[in-house]
Amino acid sequence: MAGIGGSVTCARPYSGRMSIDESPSPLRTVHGACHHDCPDTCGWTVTVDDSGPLPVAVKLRGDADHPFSQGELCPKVNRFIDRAHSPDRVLHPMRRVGPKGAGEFERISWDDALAEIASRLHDVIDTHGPEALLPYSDAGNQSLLSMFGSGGRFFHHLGASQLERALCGVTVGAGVSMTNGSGASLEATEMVHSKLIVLWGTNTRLTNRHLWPTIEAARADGARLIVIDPIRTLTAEAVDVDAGDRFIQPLPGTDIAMMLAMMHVIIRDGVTDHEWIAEHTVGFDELRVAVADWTPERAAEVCGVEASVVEALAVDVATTRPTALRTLIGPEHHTNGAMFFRTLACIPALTGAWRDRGGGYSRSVGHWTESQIDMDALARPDLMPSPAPRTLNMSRIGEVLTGGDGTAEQPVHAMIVWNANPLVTVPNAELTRRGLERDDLFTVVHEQFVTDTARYADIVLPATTQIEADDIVFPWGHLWVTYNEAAILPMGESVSNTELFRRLATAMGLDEPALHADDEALMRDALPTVDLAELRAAKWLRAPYPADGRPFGDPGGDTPFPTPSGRVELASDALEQMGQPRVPTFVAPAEGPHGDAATLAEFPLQLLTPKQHSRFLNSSYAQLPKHGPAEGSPFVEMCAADADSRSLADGDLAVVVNARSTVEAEVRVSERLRPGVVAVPFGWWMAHHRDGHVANSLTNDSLTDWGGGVAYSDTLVQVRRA
Ligand SMILES: Nc1nc2c(c(=O)[nH]1)N[C@H]1C(S)=C(S)[C@@H](COP(=O)(O)OP(=O)(O)OC[C@H]3O[C@@H](n4cnc5c(=O)[nH]c(N)nc54)[C@H](O)[C@@H]3O)O[C@H]1N2
Ligand SMILES: Nc1nc2c(c(=O)[nH]1)N[C@H]1C(S)=C(S)[C@@H](COP(=O)(O)OP(=O)(O)OC[C@H]3O[C@@H](n4cnc5c(=O)[nH]c(N)nc54)[C@H](O)[C@@H]3O)O[C@H]1N2
Ligand code: SF4
Ligand SMILES: [Mo]
Repeated sequence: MAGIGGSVTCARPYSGRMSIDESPSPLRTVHGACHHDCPDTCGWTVTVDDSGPLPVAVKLRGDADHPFSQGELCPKVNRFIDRAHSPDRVLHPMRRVGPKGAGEFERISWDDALAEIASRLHDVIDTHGPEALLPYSDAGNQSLLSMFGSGGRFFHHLGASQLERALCGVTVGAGVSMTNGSGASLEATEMVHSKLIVLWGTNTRLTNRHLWPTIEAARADGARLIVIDPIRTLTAEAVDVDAGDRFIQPLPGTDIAMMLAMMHVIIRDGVTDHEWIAEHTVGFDELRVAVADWTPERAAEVCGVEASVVEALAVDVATTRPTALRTLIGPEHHTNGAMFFRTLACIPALTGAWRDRGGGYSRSVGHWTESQIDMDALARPDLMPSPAPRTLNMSRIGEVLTGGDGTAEQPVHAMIVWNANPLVTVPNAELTRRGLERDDLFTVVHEQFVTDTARYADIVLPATTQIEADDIVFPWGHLWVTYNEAAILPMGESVSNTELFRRLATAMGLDEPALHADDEALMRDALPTVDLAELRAAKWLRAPYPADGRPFGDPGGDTPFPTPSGRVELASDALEQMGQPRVPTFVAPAEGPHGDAATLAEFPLQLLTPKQHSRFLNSSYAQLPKHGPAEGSPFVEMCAADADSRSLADGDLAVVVNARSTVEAEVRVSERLRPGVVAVPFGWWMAHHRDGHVANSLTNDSLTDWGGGVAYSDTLVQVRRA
């Protein structure tokens, strides 16, 4: 790739804050936190060598004092210094000189880059109106300023289209809220008190590894483990059948049927907590009627598991105290994704599990950690014109850029991308690619590397890494809000996400003061009740969470559930008003084994594209020499029966195909998958795939039932010899 690389130098004198030891040693330690979109938000320490003309980060290690991560990082971030110092870092602005996608760029100055961007954006706004401008960003860096504090003010002030960020987690929250009134849930380390832990569609040992010691501690204290996943994952491998643990392997997208049958059994057998139901729920009678037909046999048929397994699961969950049902994100990626979580959240209400410390339902703790953030003061939606500009869903960026989703009349003509790599991470990637190829689309990408998305940019701008800017990380996997101190100066000419938008505002001649607030002012606006100096000195603070460990305490009286009825809503008027079923209901995904018969006949296999590699974090590491090659190369995984029936053997070259695209990959025959389900790991880039198509070239961009998420995992394919 032309124009990438260059020497690692600092463009301007250091002006940030550092905690400097008084010792004469040229080495000092700086405290920080991992910025990745990962539940663990590990604390780290960076050793900085000040003996040269510029500070150099020489070591990055887990912070042994960090209450959650306790000194360990992970195979992704252990080599973070290599990532920051990679010769492939984008270190200065670049302008595209070849065709879109070719990755040919020339170096330009910041002044030239800003002048060109300002002029193109002014043109777009003058010719097509401000809604022709679309900001696109996700959680590449999920710190406060980098994710929530950058871009908002700038685009609101301009009146640009708004972006719905719903690829991850939003659907879970939307689902649970319809039952419990909010996304509040059991904090995961509270599971140390549990006697039954059900990991339902979450691959804890891979995706949430620092929670595993909690689970092991509970097991050492007698807890049993049940893992429910269509893939026999690393986490499923931890199941010890002799100790009473179980692994349940349903067909993807069918779990709601299993939950309905569980509730059927729980109600049939009278193992409900009558008192709790009477005091804290509404709609029990409606729910009872709704699950009356959902016998374990019927669910078994839908899910492809034994009826006795469903029956036993129901009994275990209802009769073990405390029981914790634990999820993260995986199951939201189906068209019935929100209903999955709405339904799951009903189960602890039937069994009275919320009574117990270590009982109930556990997910993201953003509800607790982010309660301290004043998002409006940070992003300033009040700067938007009235009526508010349209909102476009990031999950549908391919449609949005090619005239779908209401954009035919009013197309997007300019897009600024930061903190995201949509070409690799959004479903239906070939449609996204067609959008990015448009000649009449002006694209700016602010990045650390020339990602697949950046290859389609007109201008690429250099972004700092987490060791180059101060920020605060609000975790979603634990309660420790952790301060990240800059360890070194921004490398090359890179700038942080907030500095990017200050520069763009200046270049566009926007003098609204809010657009020029410095990072400290932004932090103060966002966190009116937090003493920033104290947080920086303490390194972390624990977000407020109920002292007795139970997320809802003793609901009723002073602390009703925050639903319209003040109770857990087993039946919901609000859902009915949204055009959704009032009570938990199984709706089979259209692209799935119980959906459209014609599609199924042509493409009979369900495709999952999970996070699979311990050295990858979404799309962020496949390109690095100590990461990608160590994970091998992309493959399509299938069971022996499905391979045999296609005359495929381990190592054969196959093509995975559906109406959206093809992906060529080597066959890996494995015992992790059941017949009818295949998997291609997510995270590899175009260049790693033989035909340049990524896993998401195949995936479904249909939206979830509600919540705005997307159904990656409702994807049918056929696999053939290539
Ligand atoms: N098929 C399939 N697709 C999926 C998923 C799946 O399981 N299967 N998972 C989905 C999920 S859960 C998620 S969260 C999304 C993630 O989707 P993304 O957020 O788009 O992916 P990431 O690789 O986490 O980060 C994107 C980019 O952010 C850049 N970046 C990091 N820090 C900074 C910074 O400070 N500034 C700037 N400007 N850039 C920075 C990185 O270099 C990286 O290229 O992917 C989704 N896509
Ligand atoms: N190593 C590594 N760690 C990561 C990431 C990474 O890329 N690599 N990404 C981070 C991010 S952004 C996130 S959001 C978290 C996500 O953390 P998790 O939610 O734990 O991970 P996922 O792989 O998205 O999904 C978990 C499981 O859901 C299963 N699943 C899919 N469909 C269904 C279904 O219908 N029913 C059931 N029961 N299970 C289903 C998949 O097979 C998968 O094993 O992980 C984070 N941690
Ligand atoms: S990616 Fe996750 S596990 Fe790895 S260091 Fe960052 S927060 Fe910790
Ligand atoms: Mo995610």
